[in-house]
Amino acid sequence: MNYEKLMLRAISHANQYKYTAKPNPVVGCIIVKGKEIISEGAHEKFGCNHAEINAINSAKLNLGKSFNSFEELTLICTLEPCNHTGKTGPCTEAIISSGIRNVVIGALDPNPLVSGKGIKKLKKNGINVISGICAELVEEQNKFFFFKNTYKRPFITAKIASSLDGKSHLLDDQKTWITCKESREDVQKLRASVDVILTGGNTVVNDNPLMNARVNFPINQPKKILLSSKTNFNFDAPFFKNANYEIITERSIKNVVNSFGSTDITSILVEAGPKLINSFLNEDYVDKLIIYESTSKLGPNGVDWFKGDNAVEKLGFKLESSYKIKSDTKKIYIK
Ligand code: AOF
Ligand code: ZN
Repeated sequence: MNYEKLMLRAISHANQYKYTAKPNPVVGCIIVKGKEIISEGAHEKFGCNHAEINAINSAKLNLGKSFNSFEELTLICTLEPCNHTGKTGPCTEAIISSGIRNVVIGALDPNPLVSGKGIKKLKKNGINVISGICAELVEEQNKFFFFKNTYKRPFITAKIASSLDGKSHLLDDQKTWITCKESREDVQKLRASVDVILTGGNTVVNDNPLMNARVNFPINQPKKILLSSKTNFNFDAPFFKNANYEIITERSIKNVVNSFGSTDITSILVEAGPKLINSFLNEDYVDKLIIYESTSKLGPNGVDWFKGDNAVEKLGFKLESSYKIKSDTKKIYIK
């Protein structure tokens, strides 16, 4: 049996939940009897049922109608079933007790709590397991999750808004709008896609931002992290309006970044002023740099984002893509 088509279907189904499942991976599951699809499930929301559980529960509703025993069925899932108790119980146990005899897996789960152990448990219980079907696609759709488990730190994106002459804001420190409304809306989606938005004290004081993701679809809101050695902020400011923030006073960026290794955070968006952005860049903790560039200049009263010409290229970044958002240009650099 060729399972690729079904795996692709499970991958697409899983992808619908990329804003609500995070920081967990998106996972899809399909249960079939021969070529007939009996049920489908996905990991829809962080902290809620895993994909396999949803698919098994919905197959149970068809028991005695479209099939008579789970032994007749094959379970196809995009990620190796978990074998641990996290916020939910082990999927392996649910598969084993359902009576399913055949399991087809996309990618191995890189989470050290799971990796390989899920498959081992299934096999030990006499279940036939095939794995590695469309594995690269599963890894690609869960890029942050795989990155985090490989490098033991979150994937870090830095985002800046720049004038055509490479400036961040005007010297007098007032909030300066550089990019157009459409670019700022694009940033909201970028925020929605990450687990953490990290900023600095100057940005919170000068720009007075909310720093949440304002989008018109359901998401698991990113956590806000304020990196600042000072702690006496005006706590009536919008940034502090909900409890979803943390102030970190640690000065070493390396220590801050590595401290996420033991959390479930897989991605960080750094939105800050030139000082903090350059610290992250110079310490080599930026994996992707996004520049929203406007067509207007700020002139000699503007503060430069970077020192010298071709600073971004000199740091080893390559332009991955560049396209217009109304009057602005969005440039994406990767290493
Ligand atoms: C699966 N099926 O649908 C997903 C899995 O805290 P928990 O209980 O939600 O467990 C989260 C971990 O489980 C996550 O880090 C990843 O290793 C795995 N995700 N596993 O069998 C699923 N979403
Ligand atoms: Zn699971």
